Amino acid sequence: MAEDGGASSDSPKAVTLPARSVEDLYELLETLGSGHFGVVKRCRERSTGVFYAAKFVKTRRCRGSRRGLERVQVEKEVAILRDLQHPNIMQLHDLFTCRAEMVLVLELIALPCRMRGGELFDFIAEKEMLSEEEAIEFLEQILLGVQYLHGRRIAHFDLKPENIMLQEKDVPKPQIKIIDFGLAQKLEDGVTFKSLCGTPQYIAPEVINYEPLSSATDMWSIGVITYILLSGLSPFQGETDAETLSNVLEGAYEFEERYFSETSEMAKDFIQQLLVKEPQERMTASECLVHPWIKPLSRKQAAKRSRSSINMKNFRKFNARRKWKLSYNMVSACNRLCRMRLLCSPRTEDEELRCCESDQEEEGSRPVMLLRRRRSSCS
Ligand code: BD4
Repeated sequence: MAEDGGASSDSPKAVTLPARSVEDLYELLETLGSGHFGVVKRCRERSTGVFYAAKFVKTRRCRGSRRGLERVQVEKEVAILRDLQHPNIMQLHDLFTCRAEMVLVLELIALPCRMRGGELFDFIAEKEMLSEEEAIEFLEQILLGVQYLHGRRIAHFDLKPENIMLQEKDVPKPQIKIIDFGLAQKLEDGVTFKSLCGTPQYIAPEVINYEPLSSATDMWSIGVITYILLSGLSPFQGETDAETLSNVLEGAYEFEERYFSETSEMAKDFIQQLLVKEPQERMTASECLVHPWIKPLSRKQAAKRSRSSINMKNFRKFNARRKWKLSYNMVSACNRLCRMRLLCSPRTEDEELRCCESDQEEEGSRPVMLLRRRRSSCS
């Protein structure tokens, strides 16, 4: 790969060395995941032996495609990440950029061998049982990360279980890491930001209505994540994406007794103060952190949290379905990528044939997300 950029600007390497390829400096290892954001691979820095996660994002401009726009968004993501330093936020270590691709070298989630995936929800799904008190330990860390972001006038705009990872390394308790700042925005006074991007289950009504977004948009997503965490039920999930979006707009959710029988009233109150249609009326991250469910005011309140538990049976079901959908979406994304590649570059007969085959595979099995990120309307 001919690089026209090297290591991150805070590193002396960037100034003194000629442009280097990511593979000159890092040994690329297995793929950790892939999706709309590109591909993430584990890698090892040759000079130090330290492991990282390398995120590859294709940024080539090509006729008939809007993929060139991604470059602006990735540059925005890099600018945001460079500014962030918090234990609950994934750190950017290095950056490589060339005309067709950007490679972000990020802090790597270290996993104990018994754990797969690295996502918080996978970790929880493997537990026999989890009290609200234990769930709150994770939620509190998510809130601390989000409070830090919002304090710096940055909104993530893509908070969902896939972007909440868990690190179990050199610390007494597993540590939450918020990842993927691909949709994040710096919020500026006097500038309204609107977007149609996100995942239907987690997006706030103002996104669907194409109204101005703010840090409160992230707080809605935290409300949805908490609801799922406690019950294994997605509050607005419909049969189709259109139905889900319509449920979000109606604010139609309830605490069905058969799923919430073990849930404390304080937990329900917490969710109710987040799943509020009017963004200004939602709790902020700082307010959440002092809500009595998170910071109990009395022993009685604290005792209630440890007696209440999350609905493990249903949560495991939710997580299995979620993982299945993610794999399914990945296959569809690969098929789409294959088609886009063929639009961009001359193809051989063999490639043409393969693409037709994958088109047929995808027939009748569209990805579940209606609004995918990085559309032209994302900026
Ligand atoms: O920034 C990252 N650091 C990671 O370790 C990481 C990152 C990203 C953006 C995606 C990642 C990972 C990662 C780590 C493991 C062990 C497994 C999968 C990983 N993925 C892809 C899936 C994220 N939900």
